[in-house]
Amino acid sequence: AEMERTFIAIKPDGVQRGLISEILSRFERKGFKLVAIKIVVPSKDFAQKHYHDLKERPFFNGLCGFLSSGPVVAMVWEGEGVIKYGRKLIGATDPQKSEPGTIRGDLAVVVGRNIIHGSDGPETAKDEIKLWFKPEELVRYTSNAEKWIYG
Ligand code: YYY
Ligand code: MG
Repeated sequence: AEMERTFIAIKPDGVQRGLISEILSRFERKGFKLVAIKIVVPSKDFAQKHYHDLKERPFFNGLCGFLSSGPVVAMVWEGEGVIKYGRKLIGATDPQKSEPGTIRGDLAVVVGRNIIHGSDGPETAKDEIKLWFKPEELVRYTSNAEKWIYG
């Protein structure tokens, strides 16, 4: 069976603040496997596609403007329970409500600059991976650590 996958993105604030390696290392050290990564400046139209579920919200325009304001590191991570646990590593949407130890809890202060995105469920993970990556950009490989992570 194919391992679960999620879409994770470091937003322009995380990139500009030099937090790429910090964020990568939290997923990597946990034992999740990186299967796709690229740095891109999304267009506003693309940002609107990514956040289409939120188009009725008052912050939608500002949010899409922000996401398209600079480079974003787009990634796909793979592992058992990675969608739900990825959200746990990220923390609550509002960093003021994120626990210490989470990415947003440790590294962000306000909701509009919460540095990272993660898919919120299996359907959105599938859709977001498809939106951001071509199938051939997802790399299949055996990680040497897998037998030590999963037993
Ligand atoms: O999935 P997550 O990023 O935790 O939150 P969403 O409810 O999907 O909102 C997406 C994005 O929108 C959030 O990361 C920050 C921004 N946002 C905001 O600026 N103000 C809000 N009240 C709620 C969300
Ligand atoms: Mg969301």
